[in-house]
Amino acid sequence: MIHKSGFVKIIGYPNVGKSTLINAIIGKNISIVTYKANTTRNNIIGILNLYNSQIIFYDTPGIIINNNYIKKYITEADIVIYITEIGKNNELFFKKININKFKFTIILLNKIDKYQNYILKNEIFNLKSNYPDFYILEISALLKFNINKLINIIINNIPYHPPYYPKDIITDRSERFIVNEIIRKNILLLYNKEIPYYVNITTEFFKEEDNLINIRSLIFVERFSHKKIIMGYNNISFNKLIKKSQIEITSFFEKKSNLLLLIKIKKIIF
Ligand SMILES: Nc1nc2c(ncn2[C@@H]2O[C@H](COP(=O)(O)OP(=O)(O)OP(=O)(O)O)[C@@H](O)[C@H]2O)c(=O)[nH]1
Ligand SMILES: [Mg+2]
Repeated sequence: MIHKSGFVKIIGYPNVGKSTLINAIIGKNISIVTYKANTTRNNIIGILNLYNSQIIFYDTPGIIINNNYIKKYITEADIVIYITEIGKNNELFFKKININKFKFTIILLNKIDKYQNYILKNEIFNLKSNYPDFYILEISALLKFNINKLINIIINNIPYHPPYYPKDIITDRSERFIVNEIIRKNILLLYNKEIPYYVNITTEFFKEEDNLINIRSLIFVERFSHKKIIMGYNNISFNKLIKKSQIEITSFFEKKSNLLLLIKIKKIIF
């Protein structure tokens, strides 16, 4: 069998849809998505396994702290995807990391479902004239528009190579990590202001039985006041958090789940 495998690294400003794209490609929510910027904290791998190819996608936090890090990061890729949307300063991004030096770069104009045709045509024209050496494709990660086309372009441009990962694996992340991330996403969505940035989540127990997954996770906060906010009046917010997270965990693992969630105070500042 002739098999192709390759590494694709996705980069772009915060909130442009990097994680939504990876989830659309893999067909599962392996990387959390919210409407808030800087949702993704870690590099997450999503693996697309097809009959005679395997594509390994890397999702990155949108914030670029260190240009050298990004440069090294994309040098190791077979393909770089730069994802953008209308209104972003692409020139500035490209100047910072000198993307032109890298092998095969695809520029994706995302969120096209939000704009009228004439605006899009204009934007695509501009991208094509500014970046004539790159492959430019308009997509909607949310509506999965042009995703198959994107996959075909990638397959055409990765080398012949045996699979790097077993072909039944879709992410390098553990089940516990997925649970932590689902809880973190719901905290981001359910609580305002700074609360989400003060919590740390650990799943200390994850046991899969025939028909049920038993999970115990801890939310660490620094102050009692944070704990109180997470609990909410009459525990209403906390119960919502548990319920929402449990539904999503069940849906991800395709098995009923029982989530015991506890809040612990790690360090109290007087
Ligand atoms: N209308 C529309 N919204 C989209 C599309 N793709 C992503 N979004 C929305 O854009 C927001 C950010 O999406 P993410 O996938 O979290 O973006 P990201 O680039 O991973 O963000 P960070 O992890 O914070 O860097 C979410 O509210 C998504 O639902 C799209 O194609 N159309
Ligand atoms: Mg993200």
